[in-house]
Amino acid sequence: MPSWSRWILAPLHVLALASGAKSFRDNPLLGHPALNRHGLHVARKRLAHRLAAARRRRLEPRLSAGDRAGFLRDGYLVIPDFLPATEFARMRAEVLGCRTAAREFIDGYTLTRLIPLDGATLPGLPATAAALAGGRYRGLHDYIGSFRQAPHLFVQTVFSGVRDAAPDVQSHFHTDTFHPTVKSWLFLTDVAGDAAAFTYVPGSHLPNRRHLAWERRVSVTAATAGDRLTGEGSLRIEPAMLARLGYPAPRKLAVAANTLVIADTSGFHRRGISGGTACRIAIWAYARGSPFQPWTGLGAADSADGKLRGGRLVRLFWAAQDLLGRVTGQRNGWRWVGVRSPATPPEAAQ
Ligand SMILES: O=C(O)CCC(=O)C(=O)O
Ligand SMILES: [Fe+2]
Repeated sequence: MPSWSRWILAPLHVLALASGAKSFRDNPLLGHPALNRHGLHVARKRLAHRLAAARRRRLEPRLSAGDRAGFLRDGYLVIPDFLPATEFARMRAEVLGCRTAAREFIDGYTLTRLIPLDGATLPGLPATAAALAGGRYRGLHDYIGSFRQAPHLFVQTVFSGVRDAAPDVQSHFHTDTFHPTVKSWLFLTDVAGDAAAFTYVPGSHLPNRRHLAWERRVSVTAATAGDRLTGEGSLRIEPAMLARLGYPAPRKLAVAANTLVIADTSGFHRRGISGGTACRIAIWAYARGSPFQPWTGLGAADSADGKLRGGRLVRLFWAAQDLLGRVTGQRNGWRWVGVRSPATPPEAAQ
């Protein structure tokens, strides 16, 4: 960024301190070595966690005491047989049978395919829409995400081993961002232990003292870090360092179809390393609120129980990203690839 634009944008950079902005590179305040040495990054993280804990306390009635205790202990939940068997079978048949425009991204040995479940696709998938509007599903997302809001929904297919390359960027341990946030996978296929199973470091959603000290050290140099994603605020960490922070061993979550895996992805996690070729299909959901907002929702129509996001916001966002990529010549790798089903095998890897 040229230095004059930093000054013109200075008021925005200041305002961004009170938002979910996380990139050490793009915001000279967030990435400022001296400010971070004095604790700017860690202060944002601690305050965001305190506020999320208070919002979660207000959302406690949204889930069972057992689910709450399990989540608070580990930072994630694994819930087998999530849907009644007949509902799951109907949803699975509907989703696997759907043929529609898909977006794909090849990175390392992985091809990821996304089909948004939104105003364009959900009307043709009634059993899926009904299942995902269910109270338990929504309640878990509200509580873990700490906001009353409908998550963004997708069919996500992860093909591992599509080409001879290193694991993808998601396969390094990382935090998604500095503040509590939710992602989930309701698996439509079994995920074997030697495949790319979601892997979580239990308890890392509540940063301990050593973890905060580590984040403080990383934040001082993150703006110029060799690792791009650390620079963008999604901190990468080596497995040996995880052990030094005092956390237990990571858990690779091999699961059967119809298992819901839901996690606070501000804790350390990764996509597990796959031993060979594998295919994992899930309903993928995420929701992210404004971390320094004290209240749990704005009462928007989409946030009401039983309501799904009916719009096409994600498509609009992607269109803007694609346009920006064309203008700047810096594409992020994601592209519309035409009509696919979730299980359509990847084309011969490029
Ligand atoms: O796909 C996975 O197992 C995890 C990927 C990940 O790190 C994420 O979606 O934040
Ligand atoms: Fe992640």
